[in-house]
Formats: sequence, C-alpha cells, structure tokens
Amino acid sequence: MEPRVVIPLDKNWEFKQVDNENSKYLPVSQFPTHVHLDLLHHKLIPDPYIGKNELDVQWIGESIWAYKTTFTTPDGVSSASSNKAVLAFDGLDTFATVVLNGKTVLESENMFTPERVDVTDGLVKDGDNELVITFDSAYLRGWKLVEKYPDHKWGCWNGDNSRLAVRKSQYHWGWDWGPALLTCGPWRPVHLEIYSSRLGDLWLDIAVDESLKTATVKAHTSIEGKAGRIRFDVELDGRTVAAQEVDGTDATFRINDPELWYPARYGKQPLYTVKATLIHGGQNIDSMEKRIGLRRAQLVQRALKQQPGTSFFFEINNIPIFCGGSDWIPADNFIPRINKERYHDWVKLVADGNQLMIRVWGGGIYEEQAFYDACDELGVLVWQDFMFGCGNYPAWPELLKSIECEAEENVRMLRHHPSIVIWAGNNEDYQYAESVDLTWDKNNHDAESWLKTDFPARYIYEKILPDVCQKMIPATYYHPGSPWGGVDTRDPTIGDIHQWNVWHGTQEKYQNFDKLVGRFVSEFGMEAFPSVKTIDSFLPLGKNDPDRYPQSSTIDFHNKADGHERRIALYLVENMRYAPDPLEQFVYCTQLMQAECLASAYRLWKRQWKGPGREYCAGALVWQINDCWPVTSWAICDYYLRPKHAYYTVKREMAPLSVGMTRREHRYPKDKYTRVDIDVKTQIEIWGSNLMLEDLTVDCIVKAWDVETGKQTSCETVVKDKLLPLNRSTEIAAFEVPAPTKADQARSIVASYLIDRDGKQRARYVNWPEPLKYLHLQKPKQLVAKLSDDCQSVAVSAEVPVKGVALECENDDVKFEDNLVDIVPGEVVTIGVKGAKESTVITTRYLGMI
Ligand code: BMA
Repeated sequence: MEPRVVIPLDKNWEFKQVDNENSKYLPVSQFPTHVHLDLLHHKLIPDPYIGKNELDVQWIGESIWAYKTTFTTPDGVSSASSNKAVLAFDGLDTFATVVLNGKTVLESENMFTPERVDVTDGLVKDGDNELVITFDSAYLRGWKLVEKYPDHKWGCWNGDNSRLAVRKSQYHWGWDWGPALLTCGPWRPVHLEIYSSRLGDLWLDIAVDESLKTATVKAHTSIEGKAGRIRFDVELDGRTVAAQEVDGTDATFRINDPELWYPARYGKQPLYTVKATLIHGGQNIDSMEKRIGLRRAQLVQRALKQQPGTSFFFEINNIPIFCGGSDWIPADNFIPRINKERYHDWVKLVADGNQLMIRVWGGGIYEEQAFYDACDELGVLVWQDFMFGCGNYPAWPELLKSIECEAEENVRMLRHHPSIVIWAGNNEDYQYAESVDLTWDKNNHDAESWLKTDFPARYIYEKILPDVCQKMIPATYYHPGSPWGGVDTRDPTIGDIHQWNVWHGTQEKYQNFDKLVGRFVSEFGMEAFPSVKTIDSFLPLGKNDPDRYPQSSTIDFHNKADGHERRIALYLVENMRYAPDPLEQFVYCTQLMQAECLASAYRLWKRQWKGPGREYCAGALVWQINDCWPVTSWAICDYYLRPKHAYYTVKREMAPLSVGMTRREHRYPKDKYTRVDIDVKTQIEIWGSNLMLEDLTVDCIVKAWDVETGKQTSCETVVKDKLLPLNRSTEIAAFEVPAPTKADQARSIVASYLIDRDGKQRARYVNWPEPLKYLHLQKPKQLVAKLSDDCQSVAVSAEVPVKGVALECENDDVKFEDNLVDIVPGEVVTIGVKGAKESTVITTRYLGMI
C-alpha cells in the first residue's frame, strides 16, 4: 500500500461568465478565489469598495459563472492499482455543478460544507483532465426557493428573504454595516487525493480533572479503506510527551501535571500537537495533526446572592473570567484575499486591546483555521455561533439534511481549538421570532411538532444542532441562540442579552448603561466614523472629493444602518458641542462619543462583577470589533485595522486593574409638593475593578479642578489601605463632588488614582460633569505632546483640564499604545508609542479645539 498523495489543484484556473456569449475564459487572480476578485484583477469592474461602485456590480450576483482548470492524472491511479482518486473541495460558494471531463460529478448547495467526490473512474488515462465548476446565481436560486415554499412565513432583518433559503454567508446579501455583494466561486482550496487508505479524522476528547493535576486525552481516528495500525504522538514544544501504537483507532493518554492553556494574562497558551499516523505493513500511509490546548472550560449558571436569575460566566481552569471582548464579523466581503497574517493581526489587535473573548457572529462564516489558530496562540476565548441570523429560517427536509451535515463538518473542523468555549445556535433568530410573534411554546418539548409551526427553525436550534454537539463535542456548552435565556430573550437575569436600547430600541442615554445590565451582554454598540484616512480611501477623489463632508451622499452610502444620520446626531447633540466641519474634527467627535459610550458600558457592567456568588454581570462583548469594507459602523477598528478611539477606552477599562467613577444626583425634597425646598446632592461613587488573581491593597487619592480656571480645588486621600480582593470589583467610596461650593460642582473635574503600597500609581480615571456640552471648555495654551528621546513614548500635559486628547500621526506605522486621554493640570500622562522616529510629527486634537 502506498502513502496517500495530496495534490493541490491551484494552478491553471480560468473563469468566465456563462450567460454572456462574449465572455471568454480569463486567468484567475488567485486561488482559491471569488469572482469579484477576478473581475477586479482584469479591471472588468470598478472596486466595489470605492464610492458607490457597489451599485454598478450588482449584475455579478445575478449571473452564472464558470471556473475551469486542467490537470494531469498522476501515476498510481490505474485499474491495476487499488488506489482511488478523490477530488476534495474545501468550499464551493454556493450552487455549484462540478463537471470532470464532460461528466457531472457533484452538485452542491452549501457554501459551508466541504465535499469529497470519488473520481477514480472519471480521470483520463493519459493527458489532461478538464475540471469545470459552474456557479449559478445564489440570489436568484434563493428567490425560486422562496416561491417554491409559499407556506413558510418568510421574514428577516437585513438583506432579503432569499438569503434564508440559501446556505451561503448571510452578510453577502448586505447588512447594516456591509455592502450587498453576492459573490461566488471556489472560495476554499481544491485537492486531488490518491490513496487506498486514509485517515478520515483525528479528534480528541480532553478532560482536565478538577484538581488540574491530570489531563486525560482520548484520541480517536476514523479510517477510510483498510485499517492498519495507528501511532499516536503527543508533543509539546517539539518534545514527545507521550506516544502509543495501537491496533484499533483510539488511544488514551493520561498527562500528569499538564501544562494548561489559559486565556491571555491568566497564564500561558501551551499548545500540544497530537499526531496520528496510519501504518500499513510497516509503512506510514497517512498522517494527521491537531494542535490542542489542555484546559477545563465551564459555563457556570447558578443562583446568585441577593439577585434573581442565574449567573452566566465562563470558568477556565477553575478561574472565573470576566469576558470583556467583542463581536466579530467576516474581515472582508471576499474572504479568499484575507491571508493568515491578516487574521493574526486582527486577533493580535483584539488581544492587545485587553480583550479576552471574541464572538464569531452567525451571519458570517465558520472562520478560517488561521483565525482560531491565532485565538489559540494569543489566548482569546471564542464564542462560536452557527451560521444563522436575524430571520425566520425555513426547514424543508433536504435543507435540514444539508444543515445537519454543515454542522457536523464544521464542528469536526473546529473542535480541537482550545479557544472555543461555547457554540450558539444562531444570532437573534429567537428575537426575530418574538418580534413577529412566531409560535414558540417553551413548554412544548415535542421537537417534531415544531416543524409544523410557523417557527420551524426551532427544530434546527433545539434539536439538530444540540444533537450534533452532544455527539461530537459533549464537553462544550451549547446555547440555543444568542441571545437566549429567561422568560424571553430580553430577560437580563438569565443567559445572555443583546443590549440595543442604546442606539436602536428606546435610544437610552449611554450614561444609563448601569440600568441596562444583563448577566452577560453579548452585544451592544455605538457607531463612529472611521479614520479620515479610511474615508479618503473610499472617496473616488480622495482629499479632493467634493463629497468630502459628513452628510454627503457618498459618505452616507458608506453607512448601511437604518436611521444612522439621526442616531449619530442624537448621541452627539445630547453630549457634545460639535460641528460637521471640518471633517477631521467631526470624525473625532463621533469617535469620542463612541469611546465615552462604550467605555461607560464596560465600566458600569464590570462593576457588577462582584466576586463569588455575585457575578451579576460576567461579560460585555461590543458590537463589533471589525469591518468588512471601509464604512461608518459600530466597529471599534476599521477595515484597515485602524483603531477608532473607543478601542483605547475599552482597552483601559479591561486593564487588569482599573478605577471606576460615576456621578449621581440625589434629590431630597422637603415634602412632596415643593419645587423649591429640595436638597440636591451630587455624589461621586468610586470603585476598583481588580481582574488580577491576587488581592491588592491601595490608597485612593481624589483630586478636583475647576474646568474653566484650571485651578486645583481639592486633593485628598479618600481611603487608605483599601483591600481590593482578587477578580472582582469593590466599592471604594461615595461622597459629594468636591468643589468650593455646591454651585461649582457642575464645573468640577474629578480624578481618582489608586496607589499601591510601593507608592506606585496603578490606575487612574477622570470623571467629568455631563453632558460635556454644558462645560465651558478652555483651549489650552500649553498642550504638550512630547516624543521621548528614545522615541518610545509621548508625554502629554496641559495647564487646564482637556477632554479626550487624541494623538495623531500621518504615518500609519506609528502605533500608539493608548489614546484619547483626559488631561488634568499638574499631571503628565505618558503614552507608549511604536514605530516613531525623531522626525515623527505627532499632533493633537481635543474636544472644543474647533
Ligand atoms: C445586532 C447584530 C447584527 C447587526 C447589529 C447592529 O443585533 O446581530 O445583526 O448588525 O445588531 O444592528
């Protein structure tokens, strides 16, 4: 028996439009590929990300496209040998007909499911084989299916109903942050495999005992063809830690004192490699490797002290984790051009932002391995949705079969990643069901009967997917949807919630985020414009474009959210004094507003992480970390990985140690009638959030300044030797806003600092009277941002309080470690910088500058 041979079929590919006689085959731009990338490469379409070109390329999605290649039959496939030849397609997007040498060998309809076809008898003996894959219009096929099933109660948010009928990435239909670009093509690799036996899969059931002293790794393989012996090797850092050769397909390893995998900053991310080798007659026939991490991961849902409902927190290696992080959408509309490095850079940006969890949202894709590899390496936990979002999905029998297969294949491909700690059935489909009152009787447990209701997809989320997970990843928590739990999906006391009453919904003030808390907030967000550099990149004439102003038609086009103008304006007008011109200052104001908004959510929710039995809020995932094209959206980093200022304020809130403050007005009327005799007390509340795993004792110093004169009005150690127990928030103090008189309180800027026993300042926060627009902000005469001699840091100071000092630099290679800091007189704030040179010009911008 000969070893399995894997031949990548990534050469000689050509493409053409089938329903256009004039179209001739042209070489592809890359492989794997998407049709828009190939058309772009040949300059047959304008860049859909520039201006309004998206509109001019819509025809592509309603056309039929063919991809063709030729390849020679390798040696070893002949009637004399027992070898077979298999074509393996890792991903075909979406309605694909595969024809080999004139014969149809495969028809597939699910972009997410890899396919394998035995073509042993279909290859030519000598010479070239011709492989043609034709992609029908997913959009039009979707509508045909909608019409074929008129009894289903079709409906969705974002895109249109045709998407619900098609197992293709749902954001391709357009979303409230993304363009409608219905692409197609062989989006993942294609291989030809020659073998008589092969390893079909290698998977591991890992159990770390409660004491964390031993890990049991059960290794399983499946074999196609004649089974031989299997050798398993377990390695860590290139050194073998265990090995076994077995007659069967499985082996069990007990690893004593395992090197455990932790989320970033709670420990290291050691990754063991498990290799299975299929041996026949002393010869290695095939092998497969998985990189795994040993960790104990649990989702703890138990009663809480003094509050209703149950907790919802992740515990890794017995450590409860406050999951500050964000939601992830696909990094591009054309995924084949996102390489490993780009995935790594994105996840690195997340980890560098002190974020501990990322949620792969259900309207995108089961991500590329490179994404999860980076999460494994950098210690970022993953919440993984199945790919359904914002709609009432149909459930005819063939579709359910396709979905089951999709679920099995994707769980199989992803189950070894230690970073993935939860799978969820869908994004907001229960919320959609609630909004249009679909039948969803929680007390009806007869799964088959759900298929007869107007909400048949319940069968997918509560039967098919949990069954697949139970069978394939019994140790990983399955959640029917995000959000899910409690009396309904809005119940803040059980499960997760999506908190959209800031921006969408009732459009609450973000200062009230404390009242909008839930046990785990897996979505919430606020929009801001992307960097001016990004805007200039999508304006057809760049800096000279006549549409280079905030309300222009082109800039509006690059915002897909309903009512975005009104909502951005609402939150700006409620909070700051701003003007639409110049663009730079306007963009800054939107980013400042977003930064203030999101940081206040993290700050106020993290305050509810109060230690054992009091994990009232255990997670905050901001919608969203990234963009798939240059756009104004809720993203905190734009398409080009340029952080908006919120990235930094969130990073500060998720630091291992932070100090939180809020200002609250208490009114004590003398009796119930008076409008005059009211004692008003404006209090400052201060707490410390110690997310580290050791107790810390600190002094808390509070200082105050008058916003107009810049004069310091108070400096006091309000609490001495305060114990901040590990891994929770602790209240430190509450007192009236320090100011010479009550009337001065509304102009008093108050800062608090946590100082450890060595006298080192460990945390800092500046609290401003709100709304900021009522303040008479002064323009500083001496705002200094000085690059250090070694070009590693910038020292920022001013003689009056300055809100939101942003450091800016033309050169994108200059990266600041922090930004948008509040400056108070007498203090120098040092910000780390990378990539700066002596000649680097750093400028500043702040609220009220213009
Ligand atoms: C959430 C998401 C997305 C959407 C976002 C902003 O509910 O799940 O569907 O893009 O809101 O509206």
